[in-house]
Amino acid sequence: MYTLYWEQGSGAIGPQAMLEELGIDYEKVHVDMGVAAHRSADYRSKVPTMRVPALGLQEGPIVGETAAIMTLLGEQHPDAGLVPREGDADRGPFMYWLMAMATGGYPTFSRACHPEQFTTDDAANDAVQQRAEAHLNEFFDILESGIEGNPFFLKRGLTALDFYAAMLTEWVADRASLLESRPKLAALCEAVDGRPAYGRVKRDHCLRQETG
Ligand SMILES: N[C@@H](CCC(=O)N[C@@H](CS)C(=O)NCC(=O)O)C(=O)O
Repeated sequence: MYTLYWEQGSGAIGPQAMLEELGIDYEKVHVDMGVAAHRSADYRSKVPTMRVPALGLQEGPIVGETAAIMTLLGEQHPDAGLVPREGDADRGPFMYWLMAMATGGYPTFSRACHPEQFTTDDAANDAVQQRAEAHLNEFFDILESGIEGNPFFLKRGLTALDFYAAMLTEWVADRASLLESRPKLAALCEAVDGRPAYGRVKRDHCLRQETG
């Protein structure tokens, strides 16, 4: 049994999509970020970086960082093919794009949603947010240009990259406009949205059910 440290609408969407897709038994522990439970001594003792999500592995350690969790889950269930194995020609592109999403996409949303955490000058909040939104726009263009398969990111078919990319689009207020000008990403999201496993995650996180 795995334990997913979870908050609605958070980066738990990606790891949870993997758990559901792989048919893995897991329990959810709600980390109520509304009352800063992620900064409590108890959570900090488990997850020193104080971020959500985290995953308690079967009889093993607790691991944070969305990309690390998704990679580990894929590696622990290699036959599903959601993470290319070592030696697979797709491994390099997979790692490249996963890290690009984790370092270029995810934290840019943090800047857009919480600009006050990135400046000591309250008057600069709007400017920080606007710059983050411009970076997100550029980031999604880069993602669009990186999609090699159809409808999935890699030609081989569904991988963890697809769940990560779909999760990032969920955080855009106007998802329909985002996807309108990015046909490959739109096809990817439609394919991911159509998977029963991802549908269950969307319902759990109260996300829009339609792709647009
Ligand atoms: N690098 C982390 C970032 C995770 C992250 O920032 N999660 C947010 C929730 S979506 C969080 O825990 N924020 C807490 C904070 O900023 O103090 C990852 O990829 O998992």
